[in-house]
Amino acid sequence: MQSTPESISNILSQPTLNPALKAIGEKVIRHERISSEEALVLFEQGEIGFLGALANHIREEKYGDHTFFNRNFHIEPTNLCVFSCAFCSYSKLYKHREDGWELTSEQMMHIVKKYDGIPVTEVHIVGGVHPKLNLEFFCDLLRKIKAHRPDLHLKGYTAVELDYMFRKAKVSTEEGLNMLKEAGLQSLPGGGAEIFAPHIRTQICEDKVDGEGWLDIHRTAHKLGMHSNATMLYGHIESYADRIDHMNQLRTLQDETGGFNCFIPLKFRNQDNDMSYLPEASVIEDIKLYAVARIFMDNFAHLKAYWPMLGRNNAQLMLNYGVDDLDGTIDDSTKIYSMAGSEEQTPAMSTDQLCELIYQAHRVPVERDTVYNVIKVYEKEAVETN
Ligand code: V47
Ligand code: SF4
Repeated sequence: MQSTPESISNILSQPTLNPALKAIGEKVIRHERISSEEALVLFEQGEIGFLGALANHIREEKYGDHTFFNRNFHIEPTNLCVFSCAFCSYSKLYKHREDGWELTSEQMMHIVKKYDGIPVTEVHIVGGVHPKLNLEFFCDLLRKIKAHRPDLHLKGYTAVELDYMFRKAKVSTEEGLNMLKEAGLQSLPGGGAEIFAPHIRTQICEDKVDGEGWLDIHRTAHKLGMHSNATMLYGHIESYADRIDHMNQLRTLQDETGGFNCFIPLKFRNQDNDMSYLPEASVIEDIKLYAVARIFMDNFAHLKAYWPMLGRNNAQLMLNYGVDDLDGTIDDSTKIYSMAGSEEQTPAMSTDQLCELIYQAHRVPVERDTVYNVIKVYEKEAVETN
């Protein structure tokens, strides 16, 4: 087990510890939920040694050293988008479609077929919001993928894509989700959440689905028996209070439905977008955010560091600050983060490389499926070469 950076009981017994932090720490040890006000105290007064010890305590109580990953690939059907989020480095407006891409169903099936015989368990389908790729097109695509590879878990479409797709098709959220589910869709990814607070959302992504709409789509998906993830785009113009408000709305929905698999903080990257004038968050701020998220989101089973965006070194570091999941091998099939300035220009890791990253942090890699069923525990001596 990791004892990073010091065990929590040692820290809590130090007479010099700030009494407000001590009270919060003791609450967490007793498995009591902390309030939004207490989360603000953690952000404002907690230094990373304290936050890390507390978050690591929670993580190790849940999973010991086990660290989850999956074998997946992404399909990005298009980067043409009717919206113009200020932080996005990836999309092109439809009127500039000559600068973007738009894959046909056949081209996407070609990507799926490249994985024939390769033991991936999930395909993640997310792209821009294209005015012409509609609900019927995507139901047809899902059916084709399922017919070709029934064992692949189909996770796709952010609430932003779904909201647009359903409005265009003039169907309710429930009708639309049922159609996609019948076509083979099993889970929703967590994108499009950004920051729910309207005073921030209007500045960074004014024209797409609002926070309430995002939550409503996930609530409906959960009621239909689908699972989903939740994200938060942090490190731009939002305050600590805005982050806490966002996490609190997710925590409240999770109390209601229990349908979220994991929480994924997404670090704002500042290359080639309308918010490039902003500096990126420091690694200290990254650590604080992950640790506070682990402490505050007590009803989320998993906290994921998405390495293609955070970079593999910082993602590895976060394994000591509450993170228990590193997403997947990805296989160079996403462009979102390389275009936004991530150090991962061609995000691909073999299972061996991902396992090595986890061993270096003195953890044990565990391959999982999309809903966290364990596929294989990779004890150090049992790593396969592939
Ligand atoms: O919603 C866009 C983010 C998200 C930037 O559910 C940016 O397993 C940082 O949904 N800097 C889409 N982030 C990605 C997404 C996702 C990714 C990984 C795993 C899962 C999952 C979902 O990407 C968008 C937005 O928040 N994004 N531009 C940027 N410049
Ligand atoms: Fe479009 Fe998504 Fe980029 Fe916003 S973040 S512009 S919705 S692709």
